[in-house]
Amino acid sequence: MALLNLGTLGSIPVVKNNSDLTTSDPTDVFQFQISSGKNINLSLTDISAGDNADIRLFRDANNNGVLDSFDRNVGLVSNRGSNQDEAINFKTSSGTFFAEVSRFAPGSSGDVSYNLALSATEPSGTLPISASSSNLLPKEFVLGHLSGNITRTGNVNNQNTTDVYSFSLGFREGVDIRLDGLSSDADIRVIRDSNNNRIVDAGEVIASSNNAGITSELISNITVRGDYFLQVTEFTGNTNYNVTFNQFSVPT
Ligand SMILES: [Ca+2]
Ligand SMILES: [Ca+2]
Ligand SMILES: [Ca+2]
Ligand SMILES: [Ca+2]
Repeated sequence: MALLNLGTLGSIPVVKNNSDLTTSDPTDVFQFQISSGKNINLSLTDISAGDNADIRLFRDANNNGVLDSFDRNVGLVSNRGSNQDEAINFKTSSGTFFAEVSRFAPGSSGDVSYNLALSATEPSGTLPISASSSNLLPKEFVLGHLSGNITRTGNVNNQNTTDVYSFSLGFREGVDIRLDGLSSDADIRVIRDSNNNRIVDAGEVIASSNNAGITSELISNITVRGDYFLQVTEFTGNTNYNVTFNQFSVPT
């Protein structure tokens, strides 16, 4: 097992690109601390084609600096199939944590490569909202090219503070995005990852909607061809949501 201590994790993402798992070394563990309550964000992307890796997050619950069976009694996991991206977004109190990336043996041909990004943003419910939003862009829900209207349902809460959708628009195509069906406050923003590094960099948030309470959110009239991400983010508490992409043609 490879163990790497990252020290104190802050809002600037720590990126471990082109990391490897093998049959003889199938697990990498990244240890870090957060010094106050934060949202911990983990994004596992670019898993090699034909392979499968998963990610887990554990707290050092017995404070002995080691990831042991006691710590493993409670944790979060993201274990999608094939080489789909994995994501964990956890609102939590200060402490020492372990992010464990593991090769899913039945789904992997041998060596697995991956990119991992980790950040600790301000806890959901603090202002400004931009400081608590995840700055990582795993493709959790891949919508692809929007050729018609799409509605998806989801849920955000303290153990899943953010959902990330990826979509694209073609020439003379536009979209309005609505979030409704809320039982507590959630918000949305649209990101264009211009440098394609799967991190939200300065200038890449092109629109956001941050209404208070359970008021629905609307981002309208995105009409530039390209690839986009939508983040749905918890502000306070657990809520189901409906997100609707209303696609339209842009007149000449
Ligand atoms: Ca421990
Ligand atoms: Ca997986
Ligand atoms: Ca970027
Ligand atoms: Ca809101």
